Amino acid sequence: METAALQKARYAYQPKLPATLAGGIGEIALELGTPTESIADQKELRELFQHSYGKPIATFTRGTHQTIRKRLTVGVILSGGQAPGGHNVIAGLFDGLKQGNSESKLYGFLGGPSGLIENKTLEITGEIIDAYRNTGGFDMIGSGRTKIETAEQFAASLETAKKLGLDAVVIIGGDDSNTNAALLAEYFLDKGAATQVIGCPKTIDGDLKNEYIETSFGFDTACKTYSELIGNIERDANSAKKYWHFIKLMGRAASHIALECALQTQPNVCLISEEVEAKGLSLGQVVDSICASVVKRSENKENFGVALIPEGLVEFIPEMKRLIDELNDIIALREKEFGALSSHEEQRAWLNGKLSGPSWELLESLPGDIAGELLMDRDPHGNVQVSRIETEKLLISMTEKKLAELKAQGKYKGKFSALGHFFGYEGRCAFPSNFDADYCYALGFSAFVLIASGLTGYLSSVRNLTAPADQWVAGGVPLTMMMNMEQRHGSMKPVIRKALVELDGRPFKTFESLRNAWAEKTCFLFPGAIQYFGPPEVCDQPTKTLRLERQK
Ligand code: FBP
Repeated sequence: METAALQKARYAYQPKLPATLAGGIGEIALELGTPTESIADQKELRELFQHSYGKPIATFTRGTHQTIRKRLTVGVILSGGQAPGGHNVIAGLFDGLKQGNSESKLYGFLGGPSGLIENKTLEITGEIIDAYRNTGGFDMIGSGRTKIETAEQFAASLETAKKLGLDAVVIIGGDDSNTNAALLAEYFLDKGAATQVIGCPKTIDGDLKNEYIETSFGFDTACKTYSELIGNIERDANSAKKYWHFIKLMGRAASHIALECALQTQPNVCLISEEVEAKGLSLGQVVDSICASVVKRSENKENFGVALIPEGLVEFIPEMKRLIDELNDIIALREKEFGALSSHEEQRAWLNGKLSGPSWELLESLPGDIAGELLMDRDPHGNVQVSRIETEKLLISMTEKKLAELKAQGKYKGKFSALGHFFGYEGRCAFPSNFDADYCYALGFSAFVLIASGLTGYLSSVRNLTAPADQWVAGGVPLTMMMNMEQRHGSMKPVIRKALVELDGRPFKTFESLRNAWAEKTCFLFPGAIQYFGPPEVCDQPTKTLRLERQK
């Protein structure tokens, strides 16, 4: 297969490791803290995780490690959506294993967690690793969204672990996958199996973070990729001066990506779902806030602009959330009846009288194609698939309508021509930035040291990320420490708490203090493409979110 020049050059990049891990395998020591507690619901979690609850935080320091040279057999899983740097986690794990003992083995489970259940593997060799170092994507072994949840799936996973003689399984995933890692670790301990389970924090969404996990990998590269594209669009908008661009950004529920991209590009509008929910804004009020910027800018003869929209917005608008919840319930209860209706018109007519008054009015007020998207096929859990709702188009059409009203009232004299975009998949498999390449390699290497230390039920952690990589602090955080109980599909379940945008946090406060100026004036920032070679201030800077959050 032909290889691009950048890919060849990136093969040669040697990711930076924290000094504690870079000094050679014989010079790593392990420090264990005191027992920990979960963030909430301690009693319930202690009962559910009888073997793995409350382990101490692990930190690697310089010293001598007794057991690190053991011969190990490890399996690795890529779980969920792609995120730049996944291959480097595997490379860091592989290199650690081989430095520890050249006879150690690494299996990749194919296609995500189902690979563990079905024992579908690829033995990862040096040749394979070298073909994927510092590259984006998850194509080395593939990924999947299967959740290990039934008794049969747990038993099948144990069976595979026994057949392969696994000392450990490393699960590279987001909050749900790492919740699964915690359950699997507990299950293996309960069955007396020797297989350890270690997680690694992955997701472009940036919502797996807390005091000990400063960021998930992939967020850095994805945001920088989207910001490059947004900056290019801003420059086009400022050159042509004729379009408003409405850009929806991935991120599922949390608005971290939209917020980081706003800090990097200074658009005219950026909606933050968490703020919309906290203020209880209606769809109309959200549209009013966009129109305020359009009208103000038109008074300066600037009939163009850029608006960023987080993917999960509709579920954070209380009235929309109510409508979606009612639809989910009605459709689930009368699935057959609903399924027999052949057109959206029939479906809407059928819903008349079944939805509450306000929800019915809201559905009727929505453009036909958007209402249709709300009635589309449900996911396996019976929920509407929000990422398929074209929120950018909904907001364009409602803004057009509102501006026409304002024009009729003599309150707006400008021109409004808008284009919609959706950036998501464009950023999930980019070549990892130097930050993600280094961070991921360190996470993988730390996962190896956690395994060699005999630990299980831990998330590999690398901290102090705003300092140069040699000063990063590597170790592991017990998974139960990040958990609480939450309502899921009708019953209380142990889960790792998702981190949404904090409205009193520095990233949001900074944005809030600047956004009024951006809404009126053209303050665009053009960050350009990710740079892999050059001065550290251009190539090695972490995200603004991370820098603001960690600012002392
Ligand atoms: P993860 O949480 O698994 O990392 O996935 C993130 C994400 O990219 C979301 O931003 C997006 O909503 C979703 O995956 C899209 O899922 P799919 O890849 O199944 O289309």
